[in-house]
Amino acid sequence: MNFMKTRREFIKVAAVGSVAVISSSALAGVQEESKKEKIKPVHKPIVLSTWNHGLAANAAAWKILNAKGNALDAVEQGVRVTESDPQNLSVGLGGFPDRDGNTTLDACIMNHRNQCGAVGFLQYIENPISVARKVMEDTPHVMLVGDGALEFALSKGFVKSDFKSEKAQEAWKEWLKTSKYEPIINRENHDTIGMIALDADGNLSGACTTSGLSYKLRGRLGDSPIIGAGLFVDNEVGAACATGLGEAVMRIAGSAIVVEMMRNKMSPQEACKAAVERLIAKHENKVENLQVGFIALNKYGEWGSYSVYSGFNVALRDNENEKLVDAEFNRPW
Ligand code: SD4
Repeated sequence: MNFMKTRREFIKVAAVGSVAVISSSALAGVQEESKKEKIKPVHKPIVLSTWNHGLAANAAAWKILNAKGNALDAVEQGVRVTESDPQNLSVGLGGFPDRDGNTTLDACIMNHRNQCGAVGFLQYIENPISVARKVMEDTPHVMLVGDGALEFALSKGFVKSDFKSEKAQEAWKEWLKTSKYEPIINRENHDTIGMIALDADGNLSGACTTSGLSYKLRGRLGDSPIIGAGLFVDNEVGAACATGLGEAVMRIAGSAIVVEMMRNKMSPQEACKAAVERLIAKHENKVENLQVGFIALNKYGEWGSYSVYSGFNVALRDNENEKLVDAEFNRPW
């Protein structure tokens, strides 16, 4: 019925002149364009993640993707590897603490149906990403923080852990001697894991988890648990995540704009580059020591990565590759 009405209206407009002639040829163009898009081959499954710890995380994700499992399970299981690594100084309970000596964790997860969950300022829990997933699946909310997030985790059966990394605590004690807060993200090896994946069914999901900036003010949240900043997924378009100085990423809604740029037909590589360029411009080109990197994956399994400074790398796993790739960058360190 609707179609009939629309068509009749279209014919009526067509009778009144040249505007309609343009409309009909424009319509044909759009149809042609969308036909072309539909036949584009899809490269799947594929998983991408940030930094070299991404290789081990990808291996866990790949087991699921390769067995035709879903992208949500893959990204959750993938980043849990990094969270549970006691040697990792930037993700999970082994991470560098805040300026008071407490390690506080941020994480978020998002699936192909725009469902998402996040936790921030969470202490004592080994796998914040799984708590974030529970927030998504078992509550009407998107984000829980602090003691509330901890109470929720314990109510869901997560176990309280008092693990502290000796290395991180020693580094903090050393830092206390001067208490100088100078975040130089790449150099202090403070690296979030963000992971995005496209599964055999062609669905996208993403996860992001971190202990945040070392020696941060108590209560500080970065971009990593913020949907649209540290991570964003739109199954019609693609997925993106960020690493680096979270304040800068939040100021431009980083991952969301990478996805929007892909919606506007940029490739993942072009979108990551454009987001970094916007970030630099919005900081009036004052980006000394401000490292940020983005990774992105579109619906076709095409991917890209780009950072402000050199030194960022991305771990890739698909049917042909298992490797670490240096991201393109705006400037050398
Ligand atoms: C944050 N974006 O808390 C995180 C830190 C990070 O590489 O990604 N480091 O701001």
